[in-house]
Amino acid sequence: SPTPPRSAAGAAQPLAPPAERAQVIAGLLGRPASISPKYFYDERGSRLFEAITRLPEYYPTRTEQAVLRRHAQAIAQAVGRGGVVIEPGAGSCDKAQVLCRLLGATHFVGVDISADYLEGSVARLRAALPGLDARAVGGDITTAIELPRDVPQARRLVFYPGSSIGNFDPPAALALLRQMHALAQGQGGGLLIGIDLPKDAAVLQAAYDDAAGVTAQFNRNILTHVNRLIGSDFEPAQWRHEAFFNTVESRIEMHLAACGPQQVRWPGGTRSFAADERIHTENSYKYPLPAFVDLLERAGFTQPQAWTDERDWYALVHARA
Ligand code: AVI
Repeated sequence: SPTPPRSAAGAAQPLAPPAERAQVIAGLLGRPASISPKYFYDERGSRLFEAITRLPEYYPTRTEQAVLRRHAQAIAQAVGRGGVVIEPGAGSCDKAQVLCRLLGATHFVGVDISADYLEGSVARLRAALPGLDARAVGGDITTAIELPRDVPQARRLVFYPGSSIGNFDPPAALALLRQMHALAQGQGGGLLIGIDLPKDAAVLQAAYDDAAGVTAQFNRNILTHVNRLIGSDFEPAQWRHEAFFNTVESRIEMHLAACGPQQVRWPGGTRSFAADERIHTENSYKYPLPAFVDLLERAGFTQPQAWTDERDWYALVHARA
């Protein structure tokens, strides 16, 4: 999942399990080579992503917050007050705190690949909202999410902010939305999801290639993480960050381009890269609202309602399961 997972702070990481190593290596041997964006989020990558969300060029985070502030009462009315909020890829739970307070939610279930990191976030959430029954569930959101048995059968709202759905290609996004639909079904449940909308290519380009070079560091850090996962010898400084808007696919693409010919080795294998050859590290789809509504309806959701900022750059969309 591209939703920011976290590794245990500072823990020395052994090589990844064989199946995962094999997947990473298959991506490197591909033509073009690729690395899954889920590998951005080791401890340093998660910190760099937090820094990205505060960059002047990276508008999605603050625009989403503005949409939620601007339309808080209308959103609360559409979603319904009280109930259970489930957040896949909950991470820091910062956004969950705002939403649970707004809705007066009775229960919260955060799901994240890094259970340890999530436990800490959920503990802070409990301290901030003492009336909320908040739980942490460790797990990969792209496989079936199992809720604790004693979470009530009340109305369930799946909350998926941050436009993370854009990091999945459309078939994978549809599969994930279908899972969210299954989680929310019954008792008037639904989904509240953040969508980054298409906009001027220069605005998009700057958001993914900032002047301070934080996104470049974030992109190159994936190589350091891969070195730990498979024991490879990538030299991150020898790779150039590239980000551009692919208008045909309506997505930002991030790549790493070899600054010169490179030979990368790992136990049992090697891959040569020509100068300027790329490794594809991320797509970030920018869905026009009607296309996203279509995806929601194909996943089984109904009655979509969207709220946007004053520039129509970003939407929070609610739909019923
Ligand atoms: C996590 N995700 C929604 C971010 C995005 O905008 O696609 C990841 C990111 N990549 C580069 N900058 C931010």
